Amino acid sequence: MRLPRVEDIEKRLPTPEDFTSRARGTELTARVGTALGITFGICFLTGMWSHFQYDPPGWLPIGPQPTQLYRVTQGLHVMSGMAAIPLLLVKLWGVYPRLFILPPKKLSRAFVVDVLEKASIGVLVAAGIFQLASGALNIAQWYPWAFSFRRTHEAVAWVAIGALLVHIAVKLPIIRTALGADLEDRDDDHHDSTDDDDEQHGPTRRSVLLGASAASGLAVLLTAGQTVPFLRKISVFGVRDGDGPEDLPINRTARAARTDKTALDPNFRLEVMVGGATMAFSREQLMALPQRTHRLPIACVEGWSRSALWTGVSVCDLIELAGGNPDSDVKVRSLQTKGGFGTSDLPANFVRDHRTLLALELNGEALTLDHGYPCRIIAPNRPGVLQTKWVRQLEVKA
Ligand SMILES: Nc1nc2c(c(=O)[nH]1)N[C@H]1C(S)=C(S)[C@@H](COP(=O)(O)O)O[C@H]1N2
Ligand SMILES: [Mo]
Repeated sequence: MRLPRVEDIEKRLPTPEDFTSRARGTELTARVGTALGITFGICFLTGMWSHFQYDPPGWLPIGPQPTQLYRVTQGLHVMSGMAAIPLLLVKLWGVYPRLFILPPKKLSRAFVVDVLEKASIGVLVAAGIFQLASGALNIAQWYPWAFSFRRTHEAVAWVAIGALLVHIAVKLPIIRTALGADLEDRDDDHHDSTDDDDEQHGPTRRSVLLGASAASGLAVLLTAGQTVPFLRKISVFGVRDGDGPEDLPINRTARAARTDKTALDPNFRLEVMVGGATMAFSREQLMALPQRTHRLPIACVEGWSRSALWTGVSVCDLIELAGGNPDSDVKVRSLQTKGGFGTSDLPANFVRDHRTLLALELNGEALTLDHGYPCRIIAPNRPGVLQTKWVRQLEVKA
């Protein structure tokens, strides 16, 4: 068998002229690209903020105020990510014929520039697709990979934003001209002829732009319902908007966390460790302590959030009762022994806030098993994953 020669392959490749849609052109891609750049920018900033909320850096002590902050930033993160998906698809459709502009034949400066430009766009496209796909799969709680989602999503975010800034810088002159021009301006030489539409096919730029905006807007609307109450009914993308008990979604059930037996053990005791001493409380004893009620949201990293009325003992009251200083960091341990999120750290500035509860009731009823019975942590402005359920121990740090 004879191997095909390079010239044969080149002859079979399409050329940019083979793509005849009249909608393509910088006037379209610059506009879709601007919208895409804005959504990526929001995603990047809110995403970095989420990492800060997980592990507050020393120079930025994030506290319990404003109560709804994480709910807003993470809601925006997921909504802008969903909005970006149709925009990215349209943008790629708009520009992919340019892939078939072959580099100059000879090794020259132009050749190197061409290859470098294609490589940098390759990095941007790969990083962008990876971020949107991994984010969407994470919302669906489907992890078909072995790496840490959080660490990888964060690292690739830097690659994506870096490549995006380079791309914008390189294309700035083209972008400015294109945004200044009328959307339906033709790039080609057929300005004067009236029948040029016959040679070019497909929808107009205006309708492609309209379609992209509509798809993007719809993605936002369908996602927003998982955090904006009055949109709840139409939130088909809200994976966990399912009505859990007490009108609150459930992220991981007790059975999935394998706490369904231990949590119902009548001998359950909550331990509060201060220095070397440990104080133990049954659920009845906790119920007999002064109770506080606060309206606080659960704001999941996956973008859904819901406010509810929580009743229980303030963590600071409990620590004082056990002889500890309520100005301390607290380690929270749950009955969950397998999988992530079984423990969390409650920094002193959260402990000091009396709204930080060891909750026993939700919306006026005893906590259900899946919402963390016998007791769970609820604190203002705290990512959902840190609102530890099935708490068995609070260790007050020195
Ligand atoms: N022990 C434990 N606590 C946990 C989790 C968990 O998997 N294990 N999931 C967390 C996550 S990711 C969220 S969003 C909230 C959701 O609380 P809910 O299921 O009561 O709505 O619980 C948090 N508490
Ligand atoms: Mo979550």
